[in-house]
Amino acid sequence: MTARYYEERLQEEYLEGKQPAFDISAGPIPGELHLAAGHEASGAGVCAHLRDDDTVTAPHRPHHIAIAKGVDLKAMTAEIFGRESGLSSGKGGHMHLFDPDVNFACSGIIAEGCPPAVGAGLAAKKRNEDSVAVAFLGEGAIDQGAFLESLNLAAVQNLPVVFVIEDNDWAISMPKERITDVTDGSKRAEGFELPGVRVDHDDAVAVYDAAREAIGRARDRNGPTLLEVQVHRRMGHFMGDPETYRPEEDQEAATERDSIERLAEDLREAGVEDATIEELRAESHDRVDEAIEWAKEQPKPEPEAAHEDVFVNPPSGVTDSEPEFDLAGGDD
Ligand SMILES: Cc1ncc(C[n+]2csc(CCOP(=O)(O)OP(=O)(O)O)c2C)c(N)n1
Ligand SMILES: [Mg+2]
Repeated sequence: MTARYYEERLQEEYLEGKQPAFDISAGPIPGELHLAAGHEASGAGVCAHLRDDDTVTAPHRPHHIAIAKGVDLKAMTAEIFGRESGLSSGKGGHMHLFDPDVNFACSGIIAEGCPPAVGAGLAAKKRNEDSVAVAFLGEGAIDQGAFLESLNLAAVQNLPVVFVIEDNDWAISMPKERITDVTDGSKRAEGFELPGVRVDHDDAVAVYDAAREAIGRARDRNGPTLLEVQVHRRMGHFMGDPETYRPEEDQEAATERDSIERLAEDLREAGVEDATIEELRAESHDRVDEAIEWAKEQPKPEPEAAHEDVFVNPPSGVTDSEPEFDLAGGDD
């Protein structure tokens, strides 16, 4: 509920000032914005099994995963709004959310969350810790070298990593069948002799069950798993996408298959009172509204700060500080 309402509120905020002629740099949220409404069952079902010291990497559509992993909502929102108190001092934007407190990172380059997740898994193994790493990616990324090489390394080193493919049927304007001949992405696991599981409907409880098995296996040092989850893209690829390539029925079907309302219905049938569900909804909405209002009041970074935190050792002259080591190289 938090993730869905977050995306709906960001959509409203994002469009402010960008119309009638779409101007990507105008308004309170400058730049691109990829919203994940329809993906919630995946982030929530998987991350419910994770601890703060587990690592999660997400792709360019990261908010529902970040929220489920426990990323600080206010600092994340400030980052999306380009504010100084954001996770990356307002200079990363919505595709570059990094929260070391809960080991969360995301990247705009598809499949590029996979190698760092393998790195986190390798670190856990070498340190003899029982933390795990989860890499999320879209079905449009399953032919990327970074993903396939990561599967191989995780398999051969028996690392505690779970790969989660979020299959929303689209990669920008490309339907899945035009990208790959593999209809079930979890079958990629077979080439590496790994367990592969597909949850073919976006039911949070079904995802939760499949993820419990996969994450438990990783934590018990029984190696990696590949999980694919069917989700739905309720909005455009990015905000401002006119979706002229998308059949209307496909868009309508995504709207009808609402995993949140279905789960609410299941809860009602299991005896949960309407009032309890509405209370949860109200709480999640308040939390989101509060984070957005807070973020909008935060100052923007000073223009001079543009060069800070860009390089480990900034080119000489960019700051007043002495370089930590000789940039020209040394005896070693
Ligand atoms: C390596 C790389 N190639 C191309 C792109 C441009 N690009 C951004 S999103 C995207 C499609 C991603 O589709 P999918 O992985 O299914 O994720 P979805 O957007 O559906 O969530 C592409 C090709 C990119 N970001 N990185
Ligand atoms: Mg996709």
